Amino acid sequence: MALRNILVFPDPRLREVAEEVKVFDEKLKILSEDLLETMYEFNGIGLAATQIGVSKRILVLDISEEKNEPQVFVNPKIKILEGEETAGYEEGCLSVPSFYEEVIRPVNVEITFNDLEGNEKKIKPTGLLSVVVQHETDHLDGKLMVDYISSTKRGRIRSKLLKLKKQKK
Ligand code: GNR
Ligand code: NI
Repeated sequence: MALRNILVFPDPRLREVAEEVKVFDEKLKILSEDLLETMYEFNGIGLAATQIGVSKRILVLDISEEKNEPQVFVNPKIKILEGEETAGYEEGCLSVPSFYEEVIRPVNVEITFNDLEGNEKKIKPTGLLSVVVQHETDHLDGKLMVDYISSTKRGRIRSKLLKLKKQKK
């Protein structure tokens, strides 16, 4: 397993739309392990391949208290179940470090995805699981949490993170 670097907003690679996974091989398993290792290292509860610069439709998450329930979703597709409520949730993102913003998303969704063997799965998550899968699937579509807030606020976050990046060099 290997730790990977996490891209930070406004890195243009975070805007790429990731490609569907068609081959379920050992390489994909290694990628999922790298994602999990990187997610745990940086104390995240989810991570999308886009965030480590790999443009493939795979995400990992672990919302358990003990951090011992890793889950892998390949080619996730979200269907919003109609007539259901939306709720605001304070979200953080490893690609937008140290900023937290409330994002409103549908609570009740149906997720179809493949497991690492390529089997088709379907779940109806609610609560935090629903929020995190939607946040990660957004990454695979080149979308970020900051796209849900005002452009003024987004611009401010952008310049702060660019300034931090310059200081590190
Ligand atoms: O670690 C994370 N916490 C989090 C909190 C609320 C909603 C979404 C998340 S995902 C985030 C890790 C991350 O950036 N994944 O893309
Ligand atoms: Ni994120």
